[in-house]
Amino acid sequence: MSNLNRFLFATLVLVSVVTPSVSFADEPSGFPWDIPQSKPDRPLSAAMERLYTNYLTPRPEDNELFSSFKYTRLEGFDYHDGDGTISRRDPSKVLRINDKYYVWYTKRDTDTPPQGAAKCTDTIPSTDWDLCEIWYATSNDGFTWKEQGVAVPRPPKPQVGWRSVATPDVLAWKGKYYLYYQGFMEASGTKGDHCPVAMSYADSPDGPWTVHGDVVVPNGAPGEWDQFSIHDPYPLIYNGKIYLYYKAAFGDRPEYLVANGLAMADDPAGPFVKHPLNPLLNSGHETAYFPFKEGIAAFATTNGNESNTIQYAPDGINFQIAAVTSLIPIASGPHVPDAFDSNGNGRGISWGLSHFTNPGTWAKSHSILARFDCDLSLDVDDPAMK
Ligand code: AAL
Repeated sequence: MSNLNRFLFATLVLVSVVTPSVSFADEPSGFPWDIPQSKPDRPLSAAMERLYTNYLTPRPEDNELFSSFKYTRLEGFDYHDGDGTISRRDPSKVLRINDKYYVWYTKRDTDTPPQGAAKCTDTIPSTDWDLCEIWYATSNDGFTWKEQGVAVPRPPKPQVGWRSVATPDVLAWKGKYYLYYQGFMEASGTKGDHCPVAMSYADSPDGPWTVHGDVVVPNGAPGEWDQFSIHDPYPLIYNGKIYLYYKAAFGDRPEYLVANGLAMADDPAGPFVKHPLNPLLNSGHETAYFPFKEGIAAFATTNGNESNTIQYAPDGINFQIAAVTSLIPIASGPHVPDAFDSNGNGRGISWGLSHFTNPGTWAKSHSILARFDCDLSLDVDDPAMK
């Protein structure tokens, strides 16, 4: 071999080591280098078939409902060095009101961390969301928050929520604000997490909040899928009606298959009529929803076969998997600019708050709020999305 040939041979070996093994010459017949946008006219494997039938687009990069997620620690919240006595979790949607962002969330501030159902007392919490109140915070930029105080305290026994009020979400409707939340009548864990949904209302996002008093979304009748609990209420306005999505479990423990349903009303105090096709999502815990084009998109996280998917229902009812992803924000409360006025033209989301929790041990068990950013906005230049 001449010196020149040795050089060319060595270069060839190097190039073949550092370049991917697929080359144009290796393309399987019927598939050009890039995945075609429409289904190729040839027999396909089951996996390739569903690439065209199960998702919005075959490539996630082209899929408007595909995103990965970036997380940022928030400034402004004290957690007692993570000793488990302070917890903030289950943030509501983030609303922008008079140039300020608002969020409501479950806050626990107890002398001890949670001790489990067997050891809980009037002052010792059973779980992270036992003996809680609903607090709120505001921010100018979505990163640094100022805790403003309690929005809904625990009412006296035996009113709805006397043991704990938790997991709020917010509705703005005809100039008033409504907080929907879980009202615990006994410590979480003693009977699973049985509880109904209660509501408080105010003329201003800063309160004062008036307790409506009654259960607003009642549990299902014995034998129905949502007979034990109604969790994670999440109101939107859709088709001119209040659409309140919620979570329940088939059975009296969350591990008995968590699903999500819908109750609809013309008035924030109800009556809420449950959709006859409930449940509408077969997976998902603390599910977040947002208007997207003419329909509703949802994050299915944590529970079920379809966990870690972003789903879409063009009618708000019949959800399909639109994208599979990972690290979806847990218990997220997105900033949804058109949550209450999408008019069939939902613009998606670009950020929100979610929570992180350390469930491994009771010893220091607590949750913290965090910010997530994502790529699910249909108009990134729209200042309302920021
Ligand atoms: C959360 C939510 C509900 C449950 C508990 C607090 O993940 O699903 O709110 O009751 O856990």
